[in-house]
Parts: sequence; structure tokens; C-alpha cells
Amino acid sequence: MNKKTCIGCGVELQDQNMLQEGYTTNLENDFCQRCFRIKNYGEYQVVAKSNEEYIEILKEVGKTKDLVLYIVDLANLPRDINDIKAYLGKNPVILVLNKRDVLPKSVKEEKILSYLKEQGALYEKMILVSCRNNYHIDELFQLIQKKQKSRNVYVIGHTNSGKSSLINLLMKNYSENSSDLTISPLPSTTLNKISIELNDHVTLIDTPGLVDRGSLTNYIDQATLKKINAKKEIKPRTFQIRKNQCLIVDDLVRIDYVEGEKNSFTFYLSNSLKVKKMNALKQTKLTDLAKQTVEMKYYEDLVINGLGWLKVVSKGTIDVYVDKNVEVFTRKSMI
Ligand SMILES: Nc1nc2c(ncn2[C@@H]2O[C@H](COP(=O)(O)OP(=O)(O)OP(=O)(O)O)[C@@H](O)[C@H]2O)c(=O)[nH]1
Ligand SMILES: [Mg+2]
Repeated sequence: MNKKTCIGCGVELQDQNMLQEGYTTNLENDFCQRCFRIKNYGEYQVVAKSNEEYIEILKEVGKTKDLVLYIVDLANLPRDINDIKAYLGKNPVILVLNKRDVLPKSVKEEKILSYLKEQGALYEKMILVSCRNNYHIDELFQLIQKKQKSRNVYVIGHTNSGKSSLINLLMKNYSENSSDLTISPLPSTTLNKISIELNDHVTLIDTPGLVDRGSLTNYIDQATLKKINAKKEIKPRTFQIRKNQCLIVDDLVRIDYVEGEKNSFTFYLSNSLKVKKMNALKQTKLTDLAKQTVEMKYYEDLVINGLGWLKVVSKGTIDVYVDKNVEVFTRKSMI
């Protein structure tokens, strides 16, 4: 029986069914056709993954005492920062806040860390890093060596947070071996557990990500996906806004300010997205999308899962029009 797996995503290779995961024209190949296409042509193919398998992987990790790196995307913090802990056991966990490069440079890291503590983050260590800029990767590697309980170090998190990117970078920086894990802006790029030996003391284990069903990334086409994925430092966009004005983000989201005093709204979104301010009473665009009414308190963020957030200074009532599957929630302002 062939048990060879794709070195990009971990799926078992097969040459029988083009429509199924792991297909390759030749079993001698290292990569499945999907990884080959992502790597060589930037062509993506979405694989719908159920979380059940991933939760099983997390529970298996929970039976060990091994060190876990929980990677989160700073531009897409989960609603509950402790969410994934429920599946783990007594593992030591380092919270790795990735994509520091997309947050405005002026944001103080201490502020983010104390914000997360205030939110009840239960991690013995937290660190902001950027795989793109190789930022704080030395510090992270030292932490790993200090905190590891055995040679195995699991890299877990939501899909698209940068788990495979981090492993490729750690390998490039500190190993004589190399890894060529597939990376893409699409959810569920990695499909299986993949163990990679960094040296005699450290084995990194990549895992598929937990899929967040409430994230916009599951409900848009590939061109839009590329657009909403912030690649550079986010430039905050501030609008002075009055009742009955609305903000429209591309063809994705409409935000109507329906009740409240004069207010200030600041968007934190990919710079590639266009935002237009309009008169809500004269504009019907996007009103066919599902509407959610949200009461904002002073200094809160309105988070549109997968897209970004809107910092709102004063209290007021907002109607959000967005795909019905997308989760919208408020939190104390992060920045
Ligand atoms: N701006 C920025 N983008 C990053 C960084 N790290 C990773 N990315 C991008 O984030 C996207 C997802 O990266 P992956 O490494 O594939 O993420 P993953 O967690 O392995 O994703 P799955 O395997 O799908 O669960 C890719 O487009 C990466 O280029 C970072 O530090 N900064
Ligand atoms: Mg991956």
C-alpha cells in the first residue's frame, strides 16, 4: 500500500482520482497536484475541511505534555483568545501573535500584550512576531528551547494564521534540513499533520488549521480573498460620521450609522479595499445582504470576522449588512 505523503500539505498521495485530495499524475512526485499548482502558478483550489478531524488532532496533542505554539493572526484575533485551550491538556502553550508587520508600526506591543491579559489570555508566554519580516523569530526560538518538554513542538491555530510559514522560517534560520510546506492565503492549505526535524532536539509538527465558520474568508472568491488579506502595514482610515451616513467596503460590507451623536469611525482593513462614505437614506447598495443591528459602547471595535475591524469612538447604533454566515461582534478597542 502506498503511504507516501505530499511534503507540502501532508495529504496521502494517490494517482487514481483527480477530484480527490492528494492527486498526482506520478506517485514519484513529492507534491500533490494542488500544492504544485499553488507553488508554481499561485492557483488555488479550496478544500472544505471539517473541524472534527482537527479537534481529534488537538485532543491527541492534549494527551502529551509537549510544547504547543498557538499561532494567531494579529489582524484576525479570535473572539475568545483561549478558545483552543479547551481541546488541549496540560501542555505548556506559547501564544505566538503573528503578522506584526500588518499592524500599524505606531502600535505599542506592550499595549497589545496588556490588552490580551485584560481579555483573560491564559498563556504563560506571549510574543509578537512577523514571519514576513523575520521579526522576533530569534526570541521565539530561544523561548521554544527554554520551554520544550520533549523534542516535539506542535504548531497549532486557526487556518491561515501562518503556521506553515513559521515552520519554513524556523527551518531556514536554524536548521541544516529544509522544509517546503505549502503556504497560501486560502483557508485549509495544510491538510494533515507533518513532522519536520529541525535538529536532534527539536521536531516541529505542522497541523491543518481550525476553520472558523464565521469568517468571511469562507464565502468569497479567490480574487477577493487575495484582496482582503493584508500584505502590508494597515493604514487606518478615519471617517467623521453622522447619523444616516453609511460606509461601504468594496462589495462586501455596508455599515449604516442609524442612531447616535456625531462619531468617529476608523477602519483597520487591507489597504486594497475601497471604503466609500455615502448618504444611507439615498443609497440602497448591499441592502439585500443580511442585516445585523449592533449597539456600540464608547471605544469599542466592531469586528467583521475575516475582514478586519472598525474602531468606534462614541456609543451608537449600527446596522451591518454582510453575508449571512459572517460573524460580527464587538470588543473593547484593541488599538
Ligand atoms: N503579512 C504577513 N503575512 C503572513 C505572515 N505569515 C504568514 N503570512 C501569510 O498568511 C497566509 C497564510 O500562511 P500559511 O503559512 O499558509 O498559514 P497556515 O496557518 O499554515 O494556514 P493553513 O495551512 O491553511 O491552516 C499566507 O498568505 C502567508 O504568506 C506574516 O508574518 N505577515
Ligand atoms: Mg499550513
